[in-house]
Amino acid sequence: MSKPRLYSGMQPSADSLQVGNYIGALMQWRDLQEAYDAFFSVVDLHALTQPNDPAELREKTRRTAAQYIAAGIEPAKSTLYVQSHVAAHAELAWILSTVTGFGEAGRMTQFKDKSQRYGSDATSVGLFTYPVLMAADILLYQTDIVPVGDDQKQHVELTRDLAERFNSRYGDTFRVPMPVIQQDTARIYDLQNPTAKMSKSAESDAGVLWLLDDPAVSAKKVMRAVTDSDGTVRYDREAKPGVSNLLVIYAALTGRQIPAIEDEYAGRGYGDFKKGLAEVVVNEFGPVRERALELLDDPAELDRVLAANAAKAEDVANRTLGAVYDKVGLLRRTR
Ligand code: AQP
Repeated sequence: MSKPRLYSGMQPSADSLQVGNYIGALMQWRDLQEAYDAFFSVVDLHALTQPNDPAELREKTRRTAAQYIAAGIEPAKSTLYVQSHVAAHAELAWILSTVTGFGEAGRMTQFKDKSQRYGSDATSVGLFTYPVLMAADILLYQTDIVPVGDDQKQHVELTRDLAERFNSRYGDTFRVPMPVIQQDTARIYDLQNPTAKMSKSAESDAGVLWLLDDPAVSAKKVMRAVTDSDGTVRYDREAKPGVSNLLVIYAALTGRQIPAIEDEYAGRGYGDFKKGLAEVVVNEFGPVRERALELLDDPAELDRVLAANAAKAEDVANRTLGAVYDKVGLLRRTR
């Protein structure tokens, strides 16, 4: 029996991924790729909704793909490709936009937040239709599950609505996907501002642990992480957001339970605890960084792997797109 299908992706919006991307997404992807027929994409078309330097975007796209592989996504097992290499994403997004309500798209909270932040003149139509492109990404592959953070739940709900609407209007075409929402404990916060999500696009670099940071820099960032004056290593998200965040990172990277870590550091103060965590971080990311840099040293080989995977993705995507074109009544070109 064939494995159920999984789809997920990340934007190439920085030179390096951050520890939140690693814990919140990559670690789970790595585990899930065993039981699922997984498609992992570097969603460069989505990244165009923010201003980009073209040469830098190309470089960030390669770097993101290299970090997927270095973190354990196996291109021989999973389909790891660049979104823009498969034209069907943009083509299906157009068709889906014709069954999406204007008001429906306008209710997406991520769009509302971002458009408020940037103002309507600086907000592109691409940002408005971002969730429709995301729906196309998912539906092209007849996806069963979409592992996403809490913040993306509304977009997967929209994807489900669009799939159901299309199916009822034109006949059964798309599998209706299920979101798999990561628990709140998988959310990582900024080390300097532990109530804000750690993010690739954070204003300051000081609170972001980058996968490709030099190990000495990562260790320093952990040692300087904001804590509190209470002095006990204890998980309490409300009262001790800084220490709780460090505990979550520690537990996620070691596979240990938070109470066991609290016990180990009982009565030892934050200095020891941070030293322990710095070691964990360096041990985990050192090899990932080395492998990613090695892959980036041979861009031709990396491009070859991405091209072969794009061909695999294209086979599946074009089958769905062909069915969609037929269903909506587009005339087939004769060969
Ligand atoms: N802080 C985080 N904690 C847990 N998970 C996180 N993810 C991101 N930050 C954290 C997960 O990583 C994936 C990345 O998705 P994305 O690149 O499409 O964008 P994002 O979620 O907006 O991530 P960033 O790092 O904050 O990027 P920018 O700054 O470009 O917006 C998702 O699975 C997300 O849940």
